[in-house]
Amino acid sequence: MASVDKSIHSAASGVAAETAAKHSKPASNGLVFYSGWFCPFVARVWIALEEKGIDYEYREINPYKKEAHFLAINPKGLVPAVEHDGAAMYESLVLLEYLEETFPSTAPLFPSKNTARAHVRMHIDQVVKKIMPSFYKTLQAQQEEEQKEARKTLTAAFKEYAEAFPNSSKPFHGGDKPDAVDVALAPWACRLFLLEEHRGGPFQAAEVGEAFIKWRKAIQDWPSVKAVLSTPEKYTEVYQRYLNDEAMSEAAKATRSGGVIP
Ligand SMILES: N[C@@H](CCC(=O)N[C@@H](CS)C(=O)NCC(=O)O)C(=O)O
Repeated sequence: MASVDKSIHSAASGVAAETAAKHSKPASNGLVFYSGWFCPFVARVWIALEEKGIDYEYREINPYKKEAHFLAINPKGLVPAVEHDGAAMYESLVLLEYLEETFPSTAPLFPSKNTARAHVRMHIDQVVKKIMPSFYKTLQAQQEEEQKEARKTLTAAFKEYAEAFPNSSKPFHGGDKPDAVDVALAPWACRLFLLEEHRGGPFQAAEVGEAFIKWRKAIQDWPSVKAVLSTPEKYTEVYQRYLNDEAMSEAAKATRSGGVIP
């Protein structure tokens, strides 16, 4: 098994580098955002910060180094993490809710009605339990048959995800603009080109449904999603280790052993 190439994870590129540079100074609200430019879990939180227009200080971390100063923020050593109001917090989906509750006057990502909020959480649960495991399985599978099987499960989950949006005439779960359901999956939508290039070609409507095709285009074109994107070559570099099933991240190890993605 190849060892982790720590040099790959040095800094964001493209538009993401510009966005990070705009947030290189301490933020007016004291919020520190611990990021890894390549990480889709980070991107969820980064998109939310951008979408809501919340001030933040961007700090790039290489979570594979497990440095003591970062372990003091997140003992699991995973990005994303946030320090705010005298507390350290982590877990991307928890952070989405934290930002929503702490900055109530910013653009909402969760609906105000309790039942609608429960539906948003149920939908996100499907992203976590159905889409993410089959995404990584498709990425890491080495045998063609295994790749095809994983892709079939993934595309069925994509279809189900978009066809369950409350308003089928709108591109997003949130309607005309993304909400937390859209943000929870957006970073993986931006990495689908890797599967298309290496795991069976473009995703067609016959496979994923028209609603998913429409959603994918709309979410990739959304400004706060584009704002956190590095250049495709850099993702290809990072994900090559997943494609070779040599990645040593917690997510990759869990996928390999049939465990739960952390
Ligand atoms: N459940 C966590 C997952 C975070 C995660 O796995 N982050 C990866 C980068 S994409 C990481 O820090 N990996 C370091 C490692 O696996 O040691 C979340 O939603 O925030």
